[in-house]
Amino acid sequence: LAGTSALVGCSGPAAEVDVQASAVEQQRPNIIYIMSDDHAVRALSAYGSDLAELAPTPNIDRIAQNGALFTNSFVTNSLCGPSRAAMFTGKFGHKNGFNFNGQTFDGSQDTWINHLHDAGYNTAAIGKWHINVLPDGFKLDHWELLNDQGEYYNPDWITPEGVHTEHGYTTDMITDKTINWLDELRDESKPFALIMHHKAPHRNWMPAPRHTRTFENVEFPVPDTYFDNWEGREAAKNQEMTLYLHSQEGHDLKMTTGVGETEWRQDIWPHLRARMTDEQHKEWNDAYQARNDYMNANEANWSDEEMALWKYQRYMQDYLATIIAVDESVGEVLDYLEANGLSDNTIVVYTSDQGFYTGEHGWFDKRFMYEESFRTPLLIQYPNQIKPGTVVDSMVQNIDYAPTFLEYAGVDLYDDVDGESMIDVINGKTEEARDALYYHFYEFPAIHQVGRHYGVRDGRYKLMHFYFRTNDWEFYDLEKDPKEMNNAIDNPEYAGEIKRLKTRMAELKDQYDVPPMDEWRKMNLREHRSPKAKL
Ligand code: SGN
Ligand code: CA
Repeated sequence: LAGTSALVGCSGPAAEVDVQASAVEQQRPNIIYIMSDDHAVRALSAYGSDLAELAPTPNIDRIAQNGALFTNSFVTNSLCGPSRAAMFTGKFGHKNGFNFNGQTFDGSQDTWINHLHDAGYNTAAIGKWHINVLPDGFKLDHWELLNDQGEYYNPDWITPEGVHTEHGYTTDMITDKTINWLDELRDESKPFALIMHHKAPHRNWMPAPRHTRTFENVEFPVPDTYFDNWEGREAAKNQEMTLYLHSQEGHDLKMTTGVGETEWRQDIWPHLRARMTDEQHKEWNDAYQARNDYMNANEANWSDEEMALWKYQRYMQDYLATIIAVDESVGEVLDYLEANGLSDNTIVVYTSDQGFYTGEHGWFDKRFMYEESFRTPLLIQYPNQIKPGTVVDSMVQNIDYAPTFLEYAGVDLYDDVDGESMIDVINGKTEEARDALYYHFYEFPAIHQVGRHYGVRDGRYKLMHFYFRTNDWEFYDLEKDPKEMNNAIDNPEYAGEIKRLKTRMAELKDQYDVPPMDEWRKMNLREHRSPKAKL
């Protein structure tokens, strides 16, 4: 120590302590938390699905090569706002106070980012926010946030200075703002924690101009459950998220009104296109014209099934094309870290706020506790501590991020956290972080009409209870029925397992202090919705 203080040309005990502190400071990892919105596990090639070769994500995959791929990563509530709240706090919605979109998250409660700030981290958030218009209560040294859901083209940005519109494609803008903060704005004397939240690939799936045609001639495999009739699953029957029934032909599928036309059908959110400049419109129309003309010329001769399949291809072409820009974005961030010697000591996380349906059961959107939306991608690299090519099969949940980040940073965990640090399962010290997961979805009645439900999933079985104007139980053997097509709740063969899971569910509710069900049964969402903040 004496030598070090001599080196920097100062003396005395106080200065020596400072030098020591800054040496420790250097070792504390930086954190870049990248989260996209609605990225299905199936659409991320590191997971090796049937889309991996047709629509690869080579840059996001680099994180798995450099670090860890989580094969069993789940959310607590498959919806944007609640997922973000769980991720920030490490707690379930019944504790962090955020159970459905449209509520206001109290940012002054304990969050990993605020605790890192208190511990001396330089903090920033860039991109989609969606838990309140402003980051009230958050200790962020820098923030540039999209308004509400955010727009794909020429979005509004909210900063401490107010609201302004910027010209360009949102995913690219988030990348540029991120690199700019890393390169120019951050305080280099401190470790940093950066939240980078993409809007893409959220509905209405508008690709960047350079990607509108990338998949125009690609035919994507159709899930064999696309024409599911939802037999034995009442909530699945009552949803409004079936691609060929409930998507908007204009807004979602960019279908035009006739041969030679450029106007969208059913453009119920015209403000999105109204934001585009004439030049962007022209590029856009040119990219879709031939395909739309073909559809318009042939539509009258197509059966309902043929039209449903055409819609599936249009949906997938656009959805996957929005992911290319996200993948490029991740690549730019990783390149920047490597070029600037920051890679080894920076934790880079890639995840999504939940999974998504890419045509399974006929659906888009999420919400259900079925696998496609309950799961979410998770990849983490941290070259100083995580072995490249690590695969974590243990079940983890988005409440685990907070304790993990704080432990990596050497910062004490605050009280009442539901999640568990993932470090032991990452290092292979423990095989299972937990034996069972608790889930709860509240947003009903609401867009897409997915009923309120909660449930438990262990390594093989899943039990779900749909309540509120209904009382339906579902049970699945994920080993025998991974696509969850056969509700086995009345199958006597499973009586023992069902009983066991009901007990496990009661134990989990106890462990997590879930309030009595009566509270949720009566809850009127309108009364719990927050008024829109004025900007
Ligand atoms: C919007 C979407 C819905 C979506 C919700 C919630 N419609 O309302 O399809 O389920 O967001 O998504 S849109 O056409 O206006 O985009 S979440 O990811 O933010 O929870
Ligand atoms: Ca989402």
